[in-house]
Amino acid sequence: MNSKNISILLFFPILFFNTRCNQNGNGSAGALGTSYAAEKVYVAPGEKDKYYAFMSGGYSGQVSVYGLPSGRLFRVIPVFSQDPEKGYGYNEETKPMLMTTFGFIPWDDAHHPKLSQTKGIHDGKFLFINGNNTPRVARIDLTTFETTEIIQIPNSGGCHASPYPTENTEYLVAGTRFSVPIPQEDVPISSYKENFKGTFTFISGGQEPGKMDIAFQILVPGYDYDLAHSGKGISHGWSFFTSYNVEEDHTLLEKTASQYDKDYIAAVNWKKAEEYIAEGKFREMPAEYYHNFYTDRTHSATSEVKKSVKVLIPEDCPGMVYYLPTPKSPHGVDVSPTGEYIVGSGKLSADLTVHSFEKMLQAIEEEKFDQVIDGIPVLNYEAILAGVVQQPGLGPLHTEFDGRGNAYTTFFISSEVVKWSLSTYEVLDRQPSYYSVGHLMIPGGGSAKPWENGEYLVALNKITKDRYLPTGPELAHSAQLYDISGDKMQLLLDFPTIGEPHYAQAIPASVIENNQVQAFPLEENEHPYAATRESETKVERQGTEVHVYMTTIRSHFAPDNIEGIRTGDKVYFHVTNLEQDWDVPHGFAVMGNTNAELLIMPGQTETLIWEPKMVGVFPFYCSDFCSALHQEMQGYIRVSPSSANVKLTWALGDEVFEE
Ligand code: K7E
Ligand code: CUA
Repeated sequence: MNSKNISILLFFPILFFNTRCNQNGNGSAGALGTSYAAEKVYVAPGEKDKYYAFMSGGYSGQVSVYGLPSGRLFRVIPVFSQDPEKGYGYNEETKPMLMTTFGFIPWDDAHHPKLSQTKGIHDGKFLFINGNNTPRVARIDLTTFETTEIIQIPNSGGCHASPYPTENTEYLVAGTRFSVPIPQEDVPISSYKENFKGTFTFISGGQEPGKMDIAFQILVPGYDYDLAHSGKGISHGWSFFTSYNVEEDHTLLEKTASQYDKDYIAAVNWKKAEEYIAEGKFREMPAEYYHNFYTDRTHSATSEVKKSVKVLIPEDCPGMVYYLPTPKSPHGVDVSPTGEYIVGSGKLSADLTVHSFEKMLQAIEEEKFDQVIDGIPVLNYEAILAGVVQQPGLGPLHTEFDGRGNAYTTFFISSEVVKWSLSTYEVLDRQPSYYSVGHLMIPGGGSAKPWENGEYLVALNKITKDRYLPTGPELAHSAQLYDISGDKMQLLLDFPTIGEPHYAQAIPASVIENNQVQAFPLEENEHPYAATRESETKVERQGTEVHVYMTTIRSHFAPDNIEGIRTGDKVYFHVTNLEQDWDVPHGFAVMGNTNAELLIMPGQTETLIWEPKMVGVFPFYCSDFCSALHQEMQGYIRVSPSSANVKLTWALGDEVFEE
């Protein structure tokens, strides 16, 4: 086993090139008729897609929303990134969303979108996604498709194994990717083994907007924790985390972290952890972190800085964490729809390992422990093994399920999706992916209920060499849609994606399309600078700060002429969109503004700061083509020297107002 693994490791690059060469020129829909594929993905003009698909934007820090089966892009939702199209992260209302203890961070590396769950089934209320770089977890509200909450994870060196909610979204989880000194301190890197630790974080409040909080953290040995999955059905109450670098090395990990035959999947009994918290068996540890929350009441976000977390230590809390030995450097850990099978994808293993939850419980009961590491019993491998899929492919990463007893695993190196049986562990089918697939996604395929018993599968690929028109040094990222309703998978469609599409979720459109917010009622607008009718518009000077209470409606701003601004002023344009109809946003931009436009939804108020540096008269205008008179939707603002005493006035038509 060991020598085989090492040879796989050594031939990594060669295999990689071979598979890619073999596949070149074999890029059509394979044996399948093109007209069959076209029919399966064709959504006629005026028709709607059957599914929403939410794809991670990877290092764009965003989420993108597609329709399936068409592969059409509907929307890009900024999460950890600023977005000039929507003003997110540029307007004053959303800037607090990107605050962290490291300051304002307008970027992250977003990996795993996960839908909220009720009884293990995707309920279509919220989408969560993790920021891998500066550890954070975000909530997107699926009635507005806006990011409404971000919580920072302290005591973490990177948030990759996240957010993977529990069955009823009691918790979102976050395993630290890189172990670090906890609490942080100035120590030699060579003291890794003594000083570096990992944490598993359990975030509560997933079903309650504004209430996300760190319920508790568990301090664990200093491995790298890669991915997670929470139990469901019979394994409800448990969460699982893969680890690599059990060797606890800190340099040249491509070699050093692959020495041992097995790493671990950590199994966390979070119900037990709750008991220990209730009994007070935790340590309160100082740890600063931000909790940022955006509400549609004020159309504004606020940041709250939290100061401490409850930390549980496995040595003090028997029965809370176990290690399941798993070959070799497992990446994904995926739990079958019933909750019984825990699939560990050992990246460098020749076989795919499937653990049994029931056998795990039995091994715990019978104390079949090979050793105990920092209070964490390591269960006996044979005692917990459900089965092994032998030589299914090279470089397994992720698995999803169709609800018909089959599992589908991606293989990065051999660049394929492999279907296998959860009862016989036999390979049933394999299809090439073009190329180097990471995650795959079956709508509902990670939940207790794959929709329609597994109709489609989307492969999220890393490389698209020769699949699309080239676009300079970097080529399009790619998803591929397969029909999995029959015995054999059939490739239907290629479509490009944004950023690096790590993972995705899909849900029948019917679950969310009727819950959409169409406009925010003006009478409920509690923004402190809102003007909810034109008669409330005004301009106020407070020293060098000027607040413009402005409204917008087809097809004018009120006011649209402003005088008495001076260089050195800081002008706040608080713009309220008075429209109450669906899909009538207005934009706002003023010449020389050093941020982005505002894009204000019906009934919403947004604020843009403008600091005029030059004397003159400057136009402002609506940037969203909103009516036949959109081009007329403009105004002027006069800027005088800082020493001038031009009176502050504002006007609309013949009416001129002054302070
Ligand atoms: Cu495999 Cu970040 Cu889920 Cu990418 S991870 S592929
Ligand atoms: Cu309002 Cu264009």
